Amino acid sequence: MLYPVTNQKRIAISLNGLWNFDFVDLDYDAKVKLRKPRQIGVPSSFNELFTTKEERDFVGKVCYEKIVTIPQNISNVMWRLRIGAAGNRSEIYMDGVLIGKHNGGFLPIDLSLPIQKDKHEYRVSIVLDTRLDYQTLPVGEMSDDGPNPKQTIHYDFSNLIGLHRNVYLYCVPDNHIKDIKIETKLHDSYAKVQYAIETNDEVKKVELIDPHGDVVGRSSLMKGTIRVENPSLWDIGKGILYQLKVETEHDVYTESFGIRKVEVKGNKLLLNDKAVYLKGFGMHEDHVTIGKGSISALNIRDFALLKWIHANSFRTSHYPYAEEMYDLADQMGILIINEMPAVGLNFWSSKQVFNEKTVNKESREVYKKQFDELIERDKNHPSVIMYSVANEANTHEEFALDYFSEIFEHIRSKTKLPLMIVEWVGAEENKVAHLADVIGLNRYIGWYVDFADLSVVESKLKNELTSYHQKYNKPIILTEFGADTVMGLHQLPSVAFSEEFQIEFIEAYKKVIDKLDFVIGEHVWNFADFSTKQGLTRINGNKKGVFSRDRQPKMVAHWLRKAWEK
Ligand code: GCB
Repeated sequence: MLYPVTNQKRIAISLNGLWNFDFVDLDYDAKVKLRKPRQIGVPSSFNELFTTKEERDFVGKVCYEKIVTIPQNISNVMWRLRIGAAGNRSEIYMDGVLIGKHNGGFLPIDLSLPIQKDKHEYRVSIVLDTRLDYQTLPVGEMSDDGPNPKQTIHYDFSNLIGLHRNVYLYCVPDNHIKDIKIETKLHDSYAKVQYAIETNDEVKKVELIDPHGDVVGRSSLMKGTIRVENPSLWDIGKGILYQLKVETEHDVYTESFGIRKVEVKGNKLLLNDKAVYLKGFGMHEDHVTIGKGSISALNIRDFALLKWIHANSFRTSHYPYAEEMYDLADQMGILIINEMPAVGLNFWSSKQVFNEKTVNKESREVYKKQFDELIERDKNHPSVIMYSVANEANTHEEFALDYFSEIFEHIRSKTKLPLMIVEWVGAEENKVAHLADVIGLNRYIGWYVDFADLSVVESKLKNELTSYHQKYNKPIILTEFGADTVMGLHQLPSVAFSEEFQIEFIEAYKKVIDKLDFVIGEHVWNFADFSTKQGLTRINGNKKGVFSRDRQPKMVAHWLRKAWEK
């Protein structure tokens, strides 16, 4: 899947901006246009824009509608619609005719448009279904025992819905390049760049361009290997990118990539044969007013803060992020653990998650399809160094192994990158962790257990990490640890929720992990405060951010900046 671009053979027209919008019935089919629409901004989540609780908390379907004009006098092209993400399930109509359906809110939809001769204006309707169930990712539960559908989610971020990412109308030549897959292999003084072009056109020229813009390799085959002598490697803080420029008879496309090697060996994560230690965060796509909307200026701010604090990595907790985040990470040399939207696989009760009636075979097929879409989208990003298969699933359940064995097998058939699973259950009862290359642990000692008591962190945390390591003998990343902190709340001696306590909390954890050499990374929870469903422990959202929701530092940010500078 190639990102829409404008070049000498292709045109990409942004459809971001104002759209018509309304809340619609569950059987809405877009045959007639919205009667009294209001306007909405794309990209954004609708939940954060309006003023009533009914609008914010709406469960059901919403419709985005826009009149789209196809430019005239461009011949022998195919027009397509590219929606960066549309959750949770979506239906796409053109003049009321269904042209596509999608399950999943965090990966792109790319459709060819049935354009008629001499007709230039079309009404595009994108109907989004906010509901989550056992056959979606994230997993949620629906109950219909009242007049209105009721949604239960068992995970900790708001179910924000909208056209969150860029929407493009774009065209490609009828005979065009469909995809380019690039893999690099590192040898002593050279690298092999293997590429495969998917096209219904004839390949004329393939050029490998180095970071200075010089052509350092050539071919004219659909599939091949180009050797690069003394390559400049993509690395932490070094977003060194090469390009593969492909020309076919009718089309041209340039894809960026980096030359780097990722491997897990013993208890180490190796990047270009050197051990790396991950410093950074679990993040969220979450901003004031635009919700899960992805906007360049705000993404740039996040990367500026990552750099300022000396982070070298982040996990896309708990779903794949907008493509631009990966482009920026490629350019800045930031490592990404790319997480599947497999969250909510835990009802925090005795009710079984992995079961014929709940998360079942059909759910597993949904997972596999979404992984295929993820890898198709992200395969050429050097910043992606690992995939995270799930967050805090009930891996102690009887049928969890069955579910995850097939998932791991499927993922391994599509990528050679290391795989991680993020765990909350203890080492002993875990039935799945042996399938992963790296184990992620989320721990909240001194918060959800032993609240406000940091004296127990040292022994308990050491114990938990060591027991996982002894049982599985795999490297471990502390993927979550943190304390809710109200910005501006200071107290001496510290109390929970104060900025002083947040520093003491992180410091106590760091003291333990700094001494354990099988711990290969620390990701503080969370990069920034974020929106969640309402709850007794949530004062307007999750406040474990090192930065506030509007991206200003709490005291701990300055502390971490010093600690991570080393
Ligand atoms: C977790 C979850 C994360 C939550 C966090 C918390 O274990 O993985 O999604 O936000 O705890 O703050 O409770």
